[in-house]
Amino acid sequence: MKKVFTLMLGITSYVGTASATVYYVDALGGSSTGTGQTWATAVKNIEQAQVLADGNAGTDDIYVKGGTLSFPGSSLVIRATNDVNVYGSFKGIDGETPATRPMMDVDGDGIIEPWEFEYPTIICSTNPNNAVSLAATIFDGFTITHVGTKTTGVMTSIVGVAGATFQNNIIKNSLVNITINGTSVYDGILIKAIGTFKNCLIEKNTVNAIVAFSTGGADKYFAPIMGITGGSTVTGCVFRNNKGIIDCSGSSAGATSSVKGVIVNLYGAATGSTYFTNSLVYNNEVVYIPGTATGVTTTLTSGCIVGTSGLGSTLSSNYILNCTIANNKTTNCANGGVFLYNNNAIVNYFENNALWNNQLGGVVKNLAINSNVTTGRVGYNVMNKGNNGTYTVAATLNNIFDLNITNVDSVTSPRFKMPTTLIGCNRVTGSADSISIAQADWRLNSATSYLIGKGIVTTNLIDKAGKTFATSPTVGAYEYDASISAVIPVNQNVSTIAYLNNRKIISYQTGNLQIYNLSGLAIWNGTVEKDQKIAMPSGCYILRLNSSREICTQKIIL
Ligand SMILES: [Ca+2]
Ligand SMILES: [Ca+2]
Repeated sequence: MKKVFTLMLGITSYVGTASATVYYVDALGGSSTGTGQTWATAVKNIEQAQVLADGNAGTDDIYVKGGTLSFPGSSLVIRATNDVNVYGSFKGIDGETPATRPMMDVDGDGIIEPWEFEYPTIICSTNPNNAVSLAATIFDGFTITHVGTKTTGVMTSIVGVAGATFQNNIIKNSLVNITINGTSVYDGILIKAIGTFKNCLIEKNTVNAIVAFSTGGADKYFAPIMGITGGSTVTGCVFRNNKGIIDCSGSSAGATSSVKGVIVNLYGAATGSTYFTNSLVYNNEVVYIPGTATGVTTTLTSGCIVGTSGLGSTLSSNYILNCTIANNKTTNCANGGVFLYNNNAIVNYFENNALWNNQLGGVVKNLAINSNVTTGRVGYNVMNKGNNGTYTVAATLNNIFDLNITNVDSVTSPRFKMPTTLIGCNRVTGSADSISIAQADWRLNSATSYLIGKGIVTTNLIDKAGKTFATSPTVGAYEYDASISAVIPVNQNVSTIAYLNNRKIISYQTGNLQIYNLSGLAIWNGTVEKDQKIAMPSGCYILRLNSSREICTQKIIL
């Protein structure tokens, strides 16, 4: 049994104002006429609680018990008419506070992440428009799924608000279809990150953007999964197993060259600097489907997983700091992992990031920098080969390109604790890859990780786990922490590597396998997937498997 650690994820204040009244919501047991001031007198929905809070001067809190709140053909709107903080995922016991909501390791990765509540409050919307519109000061502890289709106009599933914090939430299993027409401009279809988005999980969402320009020349900005607007911050978030599809097969004309980061894009603007920090982006996928009409490109010319661009004409900065971006995949795009761009006076700072095995059409492409990026700094990033683009940034320095693509047995190995092997998405529930994505652990497993100490001091001083970065910071989302690396010890001679079936060796685990004969001579060496069959002559062999979890050996007679 793995030992479970709770991470300190930043400092979160749960202290309300002195005059705050708490209003309680219980979707199952609440009443439509309750006063809402205890669990016993709870109201049924958040809208009722807002009406009550509106009648009470000052900021109030709304606590919502675990359960499902359905919005068939409608959306949850937190209004700005009176200030409220809205917290979900309570067990519903007297005296419970946001800080004492029960937590558990839902995905079994050995970490209790700040969105892993034992009694989740689930919001399901099938609105053909927004699912959640926020004007709350704090919106915390919800699991949101949006299934919606819109054929004209702008749609964003989740819209933040300046000055507010959206934290400890999960956005998953959404399926959003939207038709992009020549008059629509978008900067975030699933999520428009305005304000602060902190410690959230965004997984298994699909956005299908159907480009249907009726006139030529339309060239629209949109980020299918998340657009981060100027002056906003996204930190401590995990993006995994999301899929962004841009379908130009039915487009009569037009291009999509303004589309940059399909999973995450930073749109700087006059409202201040934009930050994307301490986040994990892995096993996401971008698919561009080209069309045959005039002006429709055969590739998404700026398409990538994470990108930058600008919507404002005033000088501002985009910061991407200490992110781990790994095993993502693009198809029919010009780029793979990250593409940096500068339009409308954007200054790009791309520092201390670990880029690992991001692929375009099966070829590693981690980073591309457009030639118009001449200011800021692109430096102190570590990646395996696959960089492309023109390096004209004035302060491009100290990037390292020889990070090993395997995770073990190399000086230049990242030594991630439990990385995935799949590139791109896997949506088959219960499949080995799907479980692997959910349980991946991108912390560092060893003091010899090649990522340690390769960074530069930036404004980002705390890692995703709440640990202070070292004087020479580790690259990626996590500073190295010796106490955490010992959670899963190297396991010698315990686990079963393989079993026999029909005179073949069947691998039981995924990892790097070496097969030796009894003379100690290595006669087979390679990466194996679970259930892979290996045919060998009859004999006696020693198997040695090196996986992300352990190193183990096994004797086998065939
Ligand atoms: Ca109030
Ligand atoms: Ca977990």
